[in-house]
Amino acid sequence: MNYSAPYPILYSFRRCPYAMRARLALGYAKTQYWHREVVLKHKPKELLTISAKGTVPVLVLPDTVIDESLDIMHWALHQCDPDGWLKAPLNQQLALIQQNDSELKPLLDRYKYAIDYPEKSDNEHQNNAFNVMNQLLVNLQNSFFLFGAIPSLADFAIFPFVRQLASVDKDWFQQNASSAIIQWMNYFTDLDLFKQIMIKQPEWRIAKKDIWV
Ligand SMILES: N[C@@H](CCC(=O)N[C@@H](CS)C(=O)NCC(=O)O)C(=O)O
Repeated sequence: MNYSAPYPILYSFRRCPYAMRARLALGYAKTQYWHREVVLKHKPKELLTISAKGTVPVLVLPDTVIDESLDIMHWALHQCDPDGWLKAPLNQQLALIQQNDSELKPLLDRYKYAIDYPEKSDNEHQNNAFNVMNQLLVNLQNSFFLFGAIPSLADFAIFPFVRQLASVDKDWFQQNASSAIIQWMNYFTDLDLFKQIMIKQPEWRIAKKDIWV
């Protein structure tokens, strides 16, 4: 699909798991865009003007603005889905993603920033997040990916959050996570696609130089 410059534009933050899932889908669909790297503490006014809620990722198209990561993934996959991320039953995939976003993500924040949640011990935060992650990924006991032998939208949407959980205490995670989960995570971190979307970009607000990726 061809767009005349300057669209599409993606406001993104490298380490944000929501932004990662959006960049993964765009990269997979070979949809190029102008990248604008945001620092959350200093959001550019251009971002807040087009999406007042002030979260990333935000994809700006000639006729619309998409400011939910999952919607950006859907948009990308409707351009192009060569390996069939949408093949597995979509309602089941979306239910799992919803569980990730509503249940795992808040526990992950508590685990990552345990100092801000002193009502529970560090170990409790760790166990709470870990237990929900294990429930979420229970399908990996039966297949390499969440919905069978090929990766799906759900795998790519959830993996950035599991990676974040794993990186809070890498040694502990390696010792405690199942080998199926570790292999699953390694599959994604080893992908060229993932390496590509994790390339560091300069903060856009400073020079306002768009980067075509
Ligand atoms: N539901 C949104 C959530 C996006 C989100 O919360 N992103 C975080 C960064 S990981 C954010 O922008 N937070 C705003 C802030 O920290 O000011 C989506 O899926 O796109």
